[in-house]
Amino acid sequence: MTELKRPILFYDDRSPPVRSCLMLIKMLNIDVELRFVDLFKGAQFDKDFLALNPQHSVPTLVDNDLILTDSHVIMIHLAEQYDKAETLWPKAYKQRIQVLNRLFFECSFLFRRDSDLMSEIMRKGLDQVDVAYHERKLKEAYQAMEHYLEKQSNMAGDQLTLADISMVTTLSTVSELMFPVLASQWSHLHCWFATMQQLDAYQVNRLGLSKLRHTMQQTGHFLFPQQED
Ligand SMILES: N[C@@H](CCC(=O)N[C@@H](CS)C(=O)NCC(=O)O)C(=O)O
Repeated sequence: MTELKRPILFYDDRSPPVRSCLMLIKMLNIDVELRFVDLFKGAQFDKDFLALNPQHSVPTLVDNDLILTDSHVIMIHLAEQYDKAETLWPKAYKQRIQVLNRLFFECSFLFRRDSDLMSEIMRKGLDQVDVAYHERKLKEAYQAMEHYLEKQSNMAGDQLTLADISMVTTLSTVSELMFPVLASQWSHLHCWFATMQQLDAYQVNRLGLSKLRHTMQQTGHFLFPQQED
């Protein structure tokens, strides 16, 4: 019988989806080997990495013969094996499909809009970006999240799930760098965000986000409107 190796996560913690995986790994105390892929030096285009993931993106997880190339799928895979309490990725169908619905929202709506803004800033420089356009798009995403939280304390119900861990890294990126989640406008979202920041694992997100801020500001020679305390 071949011995199973521990999973390898290719990462750059300046990336929000990577930070979600790292938060989950910390919360479930999973033994994972971490291999850094420096996105700002183009390491994702190295031949060996492209052979693993032709989408040239992180996070990428190699778990023995499995290669997974999307944070949402990686989180589901890890939770399937290590979420013994079965709360983060609930077994009950209705709860599980709600979590999946929110993971798709994160992937196709929230992260897409965050990524459109950040890539444009990197490409053109902040002063050349139509900030009002992106603000409208991202605040629409805040509004959707506010709506989800009107009748429940977390994104996919009352308990904390993968949906919350997935969304908080992207939301924090937008909120801490560009458009703060104001209590006066999005009271439920503001409250949920504050609660998420109390998690021990949130420290992982704080660290990666701070690195992103510094790298982008240094590379692009600008300052984000929102600065760290
Ligand atoms: N849907 C993917 C998005 C992954 C993604 O776009 N990662 C970015 C960093 S935030 C990346 O690796 N970009 C490098 C590139 O596309 O070359 C996920 O959730 O994992």
